[in-house]
Amino acid sequence: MKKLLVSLALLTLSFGAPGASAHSALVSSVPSADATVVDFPMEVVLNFNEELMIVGDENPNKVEVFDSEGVLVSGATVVKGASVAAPVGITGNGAFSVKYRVVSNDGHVVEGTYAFNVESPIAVSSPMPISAPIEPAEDGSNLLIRVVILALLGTGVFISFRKANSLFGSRPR
Ligand SMILES: [Cu+2]
Repeated sequence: MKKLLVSLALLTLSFGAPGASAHSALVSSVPSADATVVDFPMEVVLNFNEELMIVGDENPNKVEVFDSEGVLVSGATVVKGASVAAPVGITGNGAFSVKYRVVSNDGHVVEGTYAFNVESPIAVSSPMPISAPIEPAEDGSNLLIRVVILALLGTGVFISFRKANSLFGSRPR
């Protein structure tokens, strides 16, 4: 009986909640909805009207950006108070869609989608999604060379450090 009363009370509470505790709503974004931008955005930021929920290390909030062919061009979502952001890798012009699913502090899920356009004068001919560098691209050999050079530099520094050490180390104390 007590349980029933408690659940009745909770039911009344959730239905009788005033409008002020309504769940999060998207207030603004960068780029904004339906905007046409001339610079490639480095990230997409969505601002809500209240802080979003984070449970411990769990981030239930997600923002994803897709190009016109449905290829994901965004990275991991970061939450900062009432804002969520995701880095994007866009190097081509076109229409992009933003899909978000966030959790209000009251536990309500808020989902939505909007679009923006990129019309940059310095766009490369074919759009390159952010996933491109992960694949074994032609960049790979460049990276290897860079790693080798860094390793050689590191070794050189180590050798000269040892030389210096042996020089100074043989000094009489
Ligand atoms: Cu709510």
